Amino acid sequence: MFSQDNLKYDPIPLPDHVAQCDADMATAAKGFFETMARRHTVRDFDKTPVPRSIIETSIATAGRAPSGANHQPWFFAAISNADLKARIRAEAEVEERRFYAGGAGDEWIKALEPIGTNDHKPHLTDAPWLIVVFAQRYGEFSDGMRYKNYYVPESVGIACGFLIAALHHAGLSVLTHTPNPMKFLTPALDRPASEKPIMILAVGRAAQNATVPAVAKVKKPLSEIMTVWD
Ligand code: IYR
Repeated sequence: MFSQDNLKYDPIPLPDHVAQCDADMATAAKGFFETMARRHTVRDFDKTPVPRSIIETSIATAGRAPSGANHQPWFFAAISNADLKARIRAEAEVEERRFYAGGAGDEWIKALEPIGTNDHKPHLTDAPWLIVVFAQRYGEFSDGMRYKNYYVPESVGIACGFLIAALHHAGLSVLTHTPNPMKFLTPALDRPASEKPIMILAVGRAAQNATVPAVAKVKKPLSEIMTVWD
């Protein structure tokens, strides 16, 4: 069981650190930008199976994210089982029907118009893998004693970013899906009440004929998302 209780500050040299010159960093930064700029949310998946090891390695990458007090308050349920995917799809579509039938409110439905989403979620069964991300609201030692976690939404959000980047880097496509509410996922995946489902990632190869909404290309220019104080 995870415990840092008896650990005291004990600095070690930065592991595996390789200092880079400016030119190499600039090349690496541009290369990664090009890679990430090719990432798009995909809703049309190829049903071809994806090896479990790629999912495991990508989740291991997510587990390298920084977190509040290094408590790593996340858990990932990876599902390729067809029956379980069908159950998750059925339950998610119940929530989505409510959402699109008015639960969302007019402004939200209007905001989704250019994305073209509706209550039909075939990707939840087409994609060879679903990864359900849970946030650990608090930690539990094996004897049931609770410990606090810190900056949980921030930590889990960063881990999800690592995971999506890792899957994309491996050549896989991802759909971030957030049925609302998602409470049904806790018993369905046999997780403790201390964990809150945050999102479902549908993961697989993009279908040959996959499309994205035209607005997916529209990204805010750098000048709109940053300011520099030299
Ligand atoms: N959960 C719904 C609605 C939805 C909400 C947002 I914000 C999106 O960017 C996309 C969809 C669904 O999955 O359709």
